[in-house]
Amino acid sequence: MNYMKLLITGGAGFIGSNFVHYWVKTHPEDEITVLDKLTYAGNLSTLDSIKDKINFVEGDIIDEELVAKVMTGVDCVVHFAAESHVDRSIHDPYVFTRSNALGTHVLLETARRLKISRFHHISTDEVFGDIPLEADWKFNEDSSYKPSSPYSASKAGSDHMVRAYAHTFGLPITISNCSNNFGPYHYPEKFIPRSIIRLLQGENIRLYTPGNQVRDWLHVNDHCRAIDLILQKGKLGETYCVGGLAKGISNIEVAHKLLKIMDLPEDRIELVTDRPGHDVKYDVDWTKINKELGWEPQHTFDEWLEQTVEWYKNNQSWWKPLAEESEQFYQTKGEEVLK
Ligand code: NAD
Ligand code: TDX
Repeated sequence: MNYMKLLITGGAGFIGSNFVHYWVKTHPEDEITVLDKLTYAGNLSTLDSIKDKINFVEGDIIDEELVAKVMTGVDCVVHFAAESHVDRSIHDPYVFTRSNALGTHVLLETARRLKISRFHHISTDEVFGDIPLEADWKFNEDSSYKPSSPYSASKAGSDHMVRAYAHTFGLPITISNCSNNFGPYHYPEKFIPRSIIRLLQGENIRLYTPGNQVRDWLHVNDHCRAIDLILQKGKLGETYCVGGLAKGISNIEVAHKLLKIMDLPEDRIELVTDRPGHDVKYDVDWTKINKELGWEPQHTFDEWLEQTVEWYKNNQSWWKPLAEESEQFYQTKGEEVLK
C-alpha cells in the first residue's frame, strides 16, 4: 500500500507504542491516529517524543460514536487495544470480555459500515491453549482453539468475530497470533520487566512454581516488522503466526540469564504460589510468514535480553510509578512465597 491513514488502537500500551514509534520512523508520510483509553497499562509519556507526528485520541474502543468519528477517512485499522494480563484476568475477568471481545466487535462493525480497506487484528498464541512440556509440536495457523484463561478466551472470542466479519460481510481482514513479546516499554507487571525491576530495586525475582514453564520470546521490533509485512504483502482473510528465535527456554532459565546479565547471585529467586490454570508451554511455528512474506526474527534472545536490561536501567523515570501500581496488584492478589 502507498500513502495510508492508519488508526492504531492501544497505541499507548507496550506493543502498540513500539509499533507507533516504528511506523513514524519507517513510513513518515503516513497519517496516524492513536485511540487509547489510557487504562493502567496505557502511558502517554511513551509517545512523548513523537507527539507532534501523531493524533492522539483518548477513548474507549467500546464507544461506538467515538469509534465512528475517529475511523472516518481511515484506510487501515491496526488493532492492539486489549486487556492483556493473564493474572488480572483471573481476578477481574469481566473487563476482559468487555474490552477484548465486545470492544473488537464495535471496531469491526464500524469498519464494515465505513468500508475500511484493511482491518488487522493483533492476537495471541494463547488462544491455542498450551503444549505439554515433553511434546515437540508447535502452534501454527491450523491449530485448534483451546483457550484456558479468561484473557485467552476473550482474545479467542475476538478472533472468531474478526473471521465472522470477513466470512459474512467480506470485511478485508488479516490476523496475527504472536508469542510473548519483550523489549522497551513493557509494563512492569509482566515477567521479564517485573523481574528486572525487582532486581534493580534490591528485591528477588518472583518465580511461579515450579518455574519450568516455557515461553517463545519474540522481540517487539521483530513483531512490528512482521505486522508491517502483513499490512504490505499479506493476503486478505489470512492468519499469520509470529514467534521468536529462543526456543524451549523455561522461566527459571530466563531468571538465571537475568541474574548473570546483572551480575547477581543465584539465590535472588523466590518461588511463589502458581497461577491457577497456568499454561505450561507455548511454541510458535512461523514457517508460513517466513515462506509467504519473507519474515524472520532478527533479534537473538540473549543479546536483546541484555539490551532490555540496559533499557530498564536507563529509563527508571518511565517505570517507577508503574512498578508501584503493578506491585500493589500482586500484593492485593495475595502472592505467597513458598519456603
Ligand atoms: P498492554 O496491556 O501493554 O497495552 C494495551 C493498551 O490498550 C493500553 O494502552 C490500554 O490503555 C489500551 N486499552 C485497553 N483497553 C482499552 C479499551 N477498551 N479501549 C481503548 N484502549 C484500551 O498490551 P500489549 O502487551 O501491548 O498487547 C497489545 C496486543 O497484543 C493485545 O491485543 C494483546 O492481546 C496482544 N498480544 C500481546 C502479547 C505480549 O506478549 N504482550 C503477545 C501476544 C499478543
Ligand atoms: O512474576 C512473575 N513470575 C513468573 O514466574 C510473572 C509476572 C510471571 N511469571 C511466569 C508466568 C508465565 O509462565 O512467567 C511467564 C510469563 O508470564 P507473563 O509475562 O505474565 O506472560 P504470559 O502469561 O505468558 O502472557 C503474555 O504472553 C502472551 C502476555 O501477557 C499476553 O498478553 C500475551 O498474549
